[in-house]
Order: sequence, then C-alpha cells, then structure tokens
Amino acid sequence: MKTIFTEDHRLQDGKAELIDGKLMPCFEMPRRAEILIARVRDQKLGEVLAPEKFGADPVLRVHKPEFVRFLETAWDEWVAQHGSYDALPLNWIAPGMRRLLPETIDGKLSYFSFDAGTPITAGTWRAAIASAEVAMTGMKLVKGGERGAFSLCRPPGHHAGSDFYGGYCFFNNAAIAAQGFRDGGAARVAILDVDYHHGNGSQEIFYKRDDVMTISIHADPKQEFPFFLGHADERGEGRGEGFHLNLPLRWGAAWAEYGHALDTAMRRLTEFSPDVIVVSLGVDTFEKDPISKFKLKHEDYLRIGEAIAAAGKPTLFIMEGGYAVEELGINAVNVLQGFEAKI
Ligand code: SP5
Ligand code: ZN
Repeated sequence: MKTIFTEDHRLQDGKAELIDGKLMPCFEMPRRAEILIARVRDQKLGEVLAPEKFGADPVLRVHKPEFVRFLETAWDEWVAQHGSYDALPLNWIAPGMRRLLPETIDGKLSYFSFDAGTPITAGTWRAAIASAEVAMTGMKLVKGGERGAFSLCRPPGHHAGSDFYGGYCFFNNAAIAAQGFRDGGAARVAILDVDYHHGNGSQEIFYKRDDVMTISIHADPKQEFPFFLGHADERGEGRGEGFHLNLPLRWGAAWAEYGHALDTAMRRLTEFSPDVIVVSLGVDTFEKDPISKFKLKHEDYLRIGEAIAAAGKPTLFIMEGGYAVEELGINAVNVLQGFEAKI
C-alpha cells in the first residue's frame, strides 16, 4: 500500500498542553510522524509519496469560512498581543452567555476552540493545510483504483468540527477526504473511527446527513475526553437518523470487548454498503498509551486491519492519535499489514 507523507507536519510543534492540572510537553509531537514513517519504510509497506497541492478549497467543503480565516491569521494576531509563546485559550462559553465573535485574539481562541490542549503555533496553519493535502492525495489514489492507501496525517483531525478546533486537531482530515470522495462521485462513504477518543468533529459535520455514515468505537464519554459527545443514544438527526453509530466502551476494555464492538461496527457498515471506507486510524487504544485506558496489544492491531479488509471496499486510512510514541509505528503499520494480508 502507498503512504502519503510530508515533512511539513513538523511545522506543528507545540511547546505545552494543559493536562492533569499541569502544563506538560505536548503528547502530539513531531516524533510521532517520524516513528510512523520509519516503520512504513522498514516494513517495506510500499511507495512513499509527497502530497499534491490542494490549498484550502477542500477544507472549506466541511469547515466554515470564518473558522478557516481565523486559523490563517490566529498566530500573527496572537504574536502581536502576547509574543511568540504558544497560543492557548483560557475560558469558554457557559450556558446563558452569548456566542458573538469577539474582536480580539484571546476571545477568538475561546470562540473557536473546545480545550486547552491544542496550542496554535507559528506553523500550525501550514501544517494543518499540509495534513489535509495528505488526506486529499490519499483520497485521489483510492478514487483512482488503489484498494487501500495510508495518509500519514499529522496534526490529526477527528476532533475538529465545522467551526471549532481542539483535541490536537485543527482541520478534520477524515471528513475532508470523505467529502472529497462524495464530490468525486461516490454515493455513500463510511467513516470508521477506531481512535480511543470519540470522533466528535466527524460526527458533528455529518450528523444530519445520510450519505456519510460515521461509526466510532471509543472510551465512554461518561469517563473520557471529549466527554460531551459519543454516547450510545446518538444516532443522527433528520435524514441522518440511523446513519451514525457510537460504540462506547468502559475504561480497561481489552480485545474481548473491542473485537465484539468492531464486529458490530463492521456489520452496520456492510449493511450501509458504502462505495468507500475512510478509517480514522488512532492507536491510542494501546495498553501502554500514556493518556488512555484501553488494553489492546500489538497483535490486536492486525485483527483490526483484517476485519476492515473483510468488508471488501476501497479503504483510505487517515492517521489520528496514538501517544506511546516508540511503539506507534508497530501498532499503526500492523493495522495496514493486517488489511493487506486479507485483500
Ligand atoms: C487525536 C487525539 O487522540 N486527540 C486526543 C486529545 C486528548 N486530550 C487530552 C485528554 C486528557 C485525558 N486525561 C489524561 C490523563 C493522563 N494522565
Ligand atoms: Zn485519540
């Protein structure tokens, strides 16, 4: 399988995130992508290609223009006010407050974000656009007839919604690729999200639609970030009703529970009969992940890839989370090798 990768991911290099009451070095770091591409290369997974240029147009198909414009200028506005340390928000809207776009940068960060874990830095805009281009290039390869492709996206995307960023995500790469498939003629697209965290951004973007199904297996939001979406009773709205599936699992879930949820996910996905599958590939379900509480082992990732291959559909893998950095490459590439073994 071909991998799409660019060194531009390094332009997102935050100093710190607020986690467990402390400002800590960012878990979402450039080394993640270095480890991933090194594993792709030594396992000889296939050719590594640079992304094509798409610019902001495909991003604007799923994100609101005012949000995209904000991200383009946020860093310069922040530096003018505060100097060149990471831009982080400090407060958010509570019920009873008014959602009016502030004029100043601190207010805009609060307006467009949902956490204090996602620093905007000097290179964020360029890295986020490049990451979306990595996703779109993979989309084109799969549309062109590849059975599978790996978009090695960084920064990740599945927490970013139509007009908000957070959870280390700025633009929703999986949603951008899914919309790209639709615009390229696919009638139905399924997004299967296996990241440890709920793909709240992907769900928000497509929640009222029946042409892009979202299925997410994740830690129960009653226990885990992002807390406020991803509950089992969320099934879609309007024409989207019944086209969105959430399979939350409790802390401590291991392969027995995970494999069962994956069977349920693949059954619903197959019934939908999509033209193509977009996988939000997070491997923060790993037993040694430093911020997560599932118990998957290296070999379980082979099983995930095999189960996805069994659906028999063209499949685009989009990299999302995974923070056990040194073992990230093994786990992610195991999914891809499990997939390739069964096609
Ligand atoms: C793409 C992705 O995987 N984003 C994840 C964002 C997670 N943000 C922090 C969640 C904090 C959960 N508590 C961690 C406890 C570690 N001791
Ligand atoms: Zn995650």
